[in-house]
Amino acid sequence: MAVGMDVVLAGCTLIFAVYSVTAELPRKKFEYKLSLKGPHLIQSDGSIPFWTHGGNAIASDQSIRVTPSLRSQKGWVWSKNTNPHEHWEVEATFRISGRGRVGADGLAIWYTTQQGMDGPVFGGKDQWNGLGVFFDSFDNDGQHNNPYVMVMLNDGTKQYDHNSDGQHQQLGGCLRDFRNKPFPVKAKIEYYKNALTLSIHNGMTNNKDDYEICVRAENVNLPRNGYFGVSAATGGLAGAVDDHDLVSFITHSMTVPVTGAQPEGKVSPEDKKKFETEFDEYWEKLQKAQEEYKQQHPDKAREMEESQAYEGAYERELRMIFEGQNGIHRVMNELHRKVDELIGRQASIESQLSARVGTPQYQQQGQPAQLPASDGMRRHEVDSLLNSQRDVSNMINDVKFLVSDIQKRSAQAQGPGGGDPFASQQLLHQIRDNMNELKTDLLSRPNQGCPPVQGGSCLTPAYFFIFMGAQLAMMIGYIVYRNSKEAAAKKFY
Ligand code: MAN
Ligand code: CA
Ligand code: CA
Repeated sequence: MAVGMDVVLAGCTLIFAVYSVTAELPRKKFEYKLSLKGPHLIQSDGSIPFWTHGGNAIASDQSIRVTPSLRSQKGWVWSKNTNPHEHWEVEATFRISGRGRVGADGLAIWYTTQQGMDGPVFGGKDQWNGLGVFFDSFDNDGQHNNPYVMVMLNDGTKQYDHNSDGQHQQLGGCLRDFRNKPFPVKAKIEYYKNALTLSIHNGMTNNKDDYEICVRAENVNLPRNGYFGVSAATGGLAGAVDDHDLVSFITHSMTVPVTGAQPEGKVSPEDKKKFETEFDEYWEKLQKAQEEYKQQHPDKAREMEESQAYEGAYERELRMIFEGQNGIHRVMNELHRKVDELIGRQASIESQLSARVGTPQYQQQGQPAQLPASDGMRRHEVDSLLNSQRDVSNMINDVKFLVSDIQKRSAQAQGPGGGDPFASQQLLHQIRDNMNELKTDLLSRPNQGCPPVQGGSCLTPAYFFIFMGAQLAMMIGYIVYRNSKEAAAKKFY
């Protein structure tokens, strides 16, 4: 429950934060019926969904060649639907390219009450009602001020002055070179709260945000329910013809945020209070709904509570297996340590004996080493003792090997797919048999006895068998322990 609360609070904080940042920004919605974009720009019959194109325009899967680079071409593409939105933004992406030092004539983006197909204004109709944005490549008035981008508004009465490049008819414009650019050129037109903003991406980079404002005008009144369109034209000059390719036309509608703008993106105290109250109300409702649900579904509620209070069968099973295996691991380590200790002691006894045999007091120069008769121990007896100790040492090593084997197999059984209880059981029986064999072998050995040695430091077989007995007891203890653990774990497989 506490986690749920945290999540809700974090969510609300995030909503507050996002809200405070976006308080001033309009909300944008993509309008697919007023947009076009490749790939698959056209359908199998060559038409563009939601758009109509004509004149010399050629539509392909990736783009629309509004005019090819030939003389006196005109082409256009118009939205079939009108735009019902009061606030909107369009982004047209295009390439204007040609082999001439200058190109002609240019491309227009339209937002008008009629689809202005086939006309003298960059392929569009004159005396339009609405907005025209012109990318005028050719300097018809010889003012050395082209290529030029301009905005011209029309209420259906004005005629575009082609010969003067509409110089005195423009709402605003900017000198920009938009021909033969490494990347497509983009024009963004935003119409929001009667402010018109034209921004241009000059196609010199591939960064989508590299826009520069070209025109901004307030108090612009555009008609509602206009069509969007793009047209282009070439002129009579053979050496100044361009391909005009439209790559995409993306429309977003915009919605004015509900609350008024706040300075520096802060939430006003009134709004804060309002949101807090809303949150409290929501929280109360949530609690109430939870209570109601619990009352209506007592079984589910109990289940929920139980699942929170107790560990589930699966968790319990996992925990038990984990604990059991940890226990086995500890016992194995202890066994290993004890065997090592035994081997160590054995080695030390061996070395003590060897040292005693090789002591100068028992050896005369140039003669084979001989023990004095008074020691009561002959050379062959010492050799036999050493051999017997070596046997013991070998046996201890065998035991050690066995323990390692058990450990290895135990680890295998812990691994993925190694949990076959029947196989484990068999393995344990096998190990037990091996141990028994070893035990019998040890016990059946003739008691060689220890020749009486002065100082009494000899490891007698009795001593050794006590060690081995202890060792075996530990092993058997372990196997019994392991069996019982296996039996317990078996329940869960
Ligand atoms: C000719 C005419 C003009 C056109 C230029 C450039 O001069 O067709 O209308 O602008 O060529 O194409
Ligand atoms: Ca011109
Ligand atoms: Ca000009």
